[in-house]
Amino acid sequence: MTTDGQFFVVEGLEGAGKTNAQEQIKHYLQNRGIKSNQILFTREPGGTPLAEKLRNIFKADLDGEVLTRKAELLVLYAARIQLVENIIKPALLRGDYVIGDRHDLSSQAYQGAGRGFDATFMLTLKTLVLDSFKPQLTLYLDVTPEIGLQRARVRGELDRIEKEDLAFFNRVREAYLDFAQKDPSIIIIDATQPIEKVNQEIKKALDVHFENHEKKFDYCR
Ligand code: Z5A
Repeated sequence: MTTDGQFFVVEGLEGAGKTNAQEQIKHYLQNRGIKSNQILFTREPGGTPLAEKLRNIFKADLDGEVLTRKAELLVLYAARIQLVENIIKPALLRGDYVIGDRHDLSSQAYQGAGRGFDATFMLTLKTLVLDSFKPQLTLYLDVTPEIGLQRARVRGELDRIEKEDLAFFNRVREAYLDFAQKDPSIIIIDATQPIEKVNQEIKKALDVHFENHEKKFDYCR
């Protein structure tokens, strides 16, 4: 077993099952002998006192004031860098494991594709804010917007993003799939399947990840 910390991220449309996936990853890590106090959950936007305030600004209707798409994007990156610098990086340096509910890929998909920001602009902003920081593994839970929203909307009142139309969420999903095709650290999980099957795929993805990670680790020794 390696002892270096790692950052795992769960991504997907609303209602994709990210909460369950975070628990599955935690369970998997515990089975590898990693102690509970070495496993940390994060969510984005949020996860520090300031980032949680920014989350509320991001999610709420602002008494008639329009949150412009650029302001929305900057609020998300302000929250993200607070979380990365104050919580995630220190945890990884301690050798702990961080399991994130969303990270930068959400901005690439929701703001990039959903809000229509240019890909080069998005990449420039990401690099300026995060440098080369990125998760070791991202599990993208793929559901159609129809299924995801149906699962999630039983909860009641809709937030600002949830009020977007189906075309917005279809663009977001297409972008997720496109990013996953190009980046081997993003694994697509078919999250329309029964939860037991989803859990099996999550375990398989983690098995492959740790196998590859250990090979790399052995090679470097
Ligand atoms: N956002 C953004 O635009 N840009 C960014 O950079 C970031 C975020 C970071 C965050 O809202 C919003 O911010 C999000 C994107 C945007 N908005 N949208 N839409 P959030 O954190 O409040 O909401 P969410 O991330 O969308 O989470 P969610 O609705 O809680 O989704 P989830 O965690 O994936 O869902 P869940 O609670 O795990 O599952 C929902 C239900 O489905 C639950 O009852 C489960 O038991 C059920 N479920 C799960 N899996 C299955 C399967 N396989 N079969 C049947 N039922 C299932």
